[in-house]
Amino acid sequence: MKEKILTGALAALLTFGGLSTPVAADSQEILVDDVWARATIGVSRPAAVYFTLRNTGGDAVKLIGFETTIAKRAEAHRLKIDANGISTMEPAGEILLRPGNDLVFEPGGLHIMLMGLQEPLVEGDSIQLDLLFDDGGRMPVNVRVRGIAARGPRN
Ligand SMILES: [Cu+2]
Repeated sequence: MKEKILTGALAALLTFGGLSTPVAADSQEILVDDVWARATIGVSRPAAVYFTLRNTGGDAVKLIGFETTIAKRAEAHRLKIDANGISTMEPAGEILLRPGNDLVFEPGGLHIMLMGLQEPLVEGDSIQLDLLFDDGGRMPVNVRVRGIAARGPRN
């Protein structure tokens, strides 16, 4: 499933101003694809959301935050594996999306961690995660919950 969502001033123009040819230099076109999360057993452990973002605009845009109603907090994390094979997670901070580039959130790398789950993630259900951008854009993303053994969006 592909969703095409406009962020920031361009989205505002389309929403409030109607049609005509919107010209907004600071707007970005972001595509999101391969969105998924793994089902959880209960709510005691955090969940993670994965997806691929593509910046089809001509300028860089920054992801600055995440919101969802299913968890108390949603944060971008980066998983790192040190020389001893020990993996640790650290907050990824603001995430730059370069023009023309893809950014992949996947197990073992970047992910959105959902902490303080309000209810378990159930296979087959969908949850909503909002991506917040530095130009004021908000992108609601529909996250499909896959099985507990899923390793990717399709396997
Ligand atoms: Cu994490």
